[in-house]
This record gives sequence, C-alpha cells and structure tokens, in this order.
Amino acid sequence: MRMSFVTTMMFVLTLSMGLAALADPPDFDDLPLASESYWNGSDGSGGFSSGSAFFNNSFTDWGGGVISWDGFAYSNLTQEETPPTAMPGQYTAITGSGQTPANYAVGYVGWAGLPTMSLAQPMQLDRAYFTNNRSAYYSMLNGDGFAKQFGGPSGDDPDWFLLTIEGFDQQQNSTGTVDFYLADYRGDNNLDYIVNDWARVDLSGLGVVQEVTFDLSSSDNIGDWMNTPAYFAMDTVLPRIDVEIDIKPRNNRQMVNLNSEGVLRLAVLGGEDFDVHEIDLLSLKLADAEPRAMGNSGKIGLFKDVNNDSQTDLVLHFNMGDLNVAAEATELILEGFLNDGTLLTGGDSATIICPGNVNGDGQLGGALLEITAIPEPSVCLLLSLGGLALMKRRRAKSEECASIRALRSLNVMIQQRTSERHENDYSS
Ligand SMILES: [Ca+2]
Ligand SMILES: [Ca+2]
Ligand SMILES: [Ca+2]
Ligand SMILES: [Ca+2]
Repeated sequence: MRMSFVTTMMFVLTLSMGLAALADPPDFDDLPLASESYWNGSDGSGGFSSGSAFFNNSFTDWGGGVISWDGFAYSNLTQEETPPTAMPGQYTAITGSGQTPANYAVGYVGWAGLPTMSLAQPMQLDRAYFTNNRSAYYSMLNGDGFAKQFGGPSGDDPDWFLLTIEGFDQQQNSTGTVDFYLADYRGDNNLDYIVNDWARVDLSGLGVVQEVTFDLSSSDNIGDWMNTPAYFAMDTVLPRIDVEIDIKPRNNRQMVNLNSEGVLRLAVLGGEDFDVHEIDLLSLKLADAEPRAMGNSGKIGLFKDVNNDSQTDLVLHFNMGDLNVAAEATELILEGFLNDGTLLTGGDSATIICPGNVNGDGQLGGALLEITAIPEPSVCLLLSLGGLALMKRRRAKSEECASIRALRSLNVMIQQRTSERHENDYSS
C-alpha cells in the first residue's frame, strides 16, 4: 500500500461528497502568485491544490541559507530568477511562460517520494502539457559540472531524458504508464531534440485514475545517481468525460444525408452522474459543425428527456451542410467542454449519405457521368437521367462530399430521390 495520508483524506472526502460535480482542471492559474515569482514549499504546508488536484511538496531548510525541496513547486518566472539560486533556472520553464498563462508547475524527483498529483475523485485524464525547465535544458544542451552534454563531443551519443507518468486507481493499483521523452538523441542526429516548448501529452491511456506519479530517468548516470537535473515543467491537466450521444434520438436509422439541406438532430444523454446542464453549449462541435439555433427561438440546445429514463438530456440541431465528414466515416464525434473545462467527447454510429451514394453503401454505383476534377462554372454540366444524377469520380472518397458541395455552390442542382431527402424527425 502506498496510500498517503493526503490520499486517504481525499478518499474520505470523496465518499462524503457522493457524486460530486466534475472537477476543475488543474492549470495552476488559480494559485495566488506575484508576478515573476515562485512557490517552493518554504511555508511548510506540504503541497498545494490547483483545481481539484493536490500536488505534494517536501521542503527542508538546512540552515545557513541552504534549502532543498522535492515534489512540486509552482512558478510564473519568465526568465532565470534573480538572485541566482544554487541551481540556476530550476523554477523557470524553458518556454518562459505557462501553457496557460501565467502559472505552471515544476516537478523535482528527489528523495522524499515522487512528485504526485492526487485527484479529488477518480477521473479520466485527456492530456497535460510538459516541457523542460531551464536548468535541465541547458545542462543537456551544454553539459555542466555534473552532467554530460547530450550527444557527447561527436553528437552521436544516443542520450535520452525520459518522463514516466504512472496512473493509480482508488485501490492504488497501477493503471498503466505513459512515456514522454523530454530529450531524445537516439535517432538520426538531424532529429535529435531537447523539448523547449509545451508538448501535449496524451494521458487517456492511463484510464480512470485517482493519483498520478511522475518519474525521471536518463542515459546519463553514475551508479544509481542520475546526472541530468531531475526537473520537468508541467501545465494544464485536462480531464475528460465520455458521454453517450444519440444521432436522431429514438430513431435507429442513423442515416446522415449530407445532400440534405435539413437539420441533423442529436441528443446528449444525461445520467445519474452527468448533468447535461454542465455542458458549455458554445464549445460544442459535431464533425467541425457548431450547433445551430433551434427553430425561431434563437436558443442553442433544448433540455428534455428524450429517452424516458427520467434523466434530462440535451437536444442539439446541426445543419447537415456544416458537417465536415468523410464519405467513408462510420461515426460522428461530438466534442466540447463542460463549464468547468473538462473535455467532453461522445460518438455515435452513422451511415453517411453523399450525393451519388444514394444507398449509403460507400460505393458510387451506376456511372452515368464521369467527372475527374471539379468543373469550371463555364463547363459545368450535369446530366440528369430519370431525375437521378449518379456520379463516379476517381477522387478519394473523403474528397467527394467537399467536391459535391463545390458543385452545389455552382448552383448545380442534383435531384436525388431518397427517403432521406427530407429529415422529418427533428420536430421537438
Ligand atoms: Ca497555467
Ligand atoms: Ca542521434
Ligand atoms: Ca439514433
Ligand atoms: Ca434521458
């Protein structure tokens, strides 16, 4: 068992709160900090909270002006702090700013346990952003009294500096690890790099986590001692929730007819632990399309229970023509954010109907007209036989819908009789 006191406290707190609202993403910008300064735990508080996550810190004052710290600090330094500390640049991200302004965290792997982020409740993380601090960056770039210059004199040494991010569930079992190389000289020398901007790191592979630890390792060691300065900088941890959506609620025919001038109706299904009122409506996008106002109300979104489970759902309307979707797609993805910044994603199966693909089988059958490029207006000619214009082109299918829209913009009307011509199921 590696459950810490803090974690135990948070576990008890979570139980007492029951199904709490989803959490604020830690971005460190909620921490009070004078400009061009940092916090390193010198108040002895043992850590800090940002959003709904707690970050550990162990600080020791050895006397005579000598201090040490482990775990996490936070900072908004844009350049090396003055006066210089024993380890110049330890509190400064190499970027000179946060990924989200202005504060960011700095982790240090020391002696008192790994830098650890403890979440107020188990959640799925989507991503976080990482970079080097100045101390580690310049040590690797140039070498210093302890550590080698990465690549060595020849530049050929296959050096590396690795951040290993490990998730733990409520029972403190590992949920997996994510590796992120803060420097990597193992490949072609032209591709060797030391990270110097905020890199987005996908954390979704960790699954649902209660706690996350951060460890560092390097190619440059003496025995068990790592010579590379054991720092990393971190910002903007984004949780995510996967929600259930239903294209055409109560309708199992998932046809999405891009040739239609109509409206696609979609429901985001609420649940006992998910209140659809928490959704930031203006952030939502379905296949790049923003929801449109519903009817004449001017409102985006309607809250009602569409599936009779006594949980309020969110009904949205999208213009079919706004959807940016490949003909071969089999799913439409809704993305957006909750009001607290949590990323929201949901997908539902869809059969995409493009002009010329009237039966949704992905095939453009019945070659009555062959077009190999988007025609110029002056030469635009569309033959219509029996009221049905079928088209065959050698373009990649993903281009078909966009090309057809271009045709439509030339006022070429394609008459197509399908049962999906008019979407009638969006009356609310
Ligand atoms: Ca920030
Ligand atoms: Ca190399
Ligand atoms: Ca449906
Ligand atoms: Ca419902």
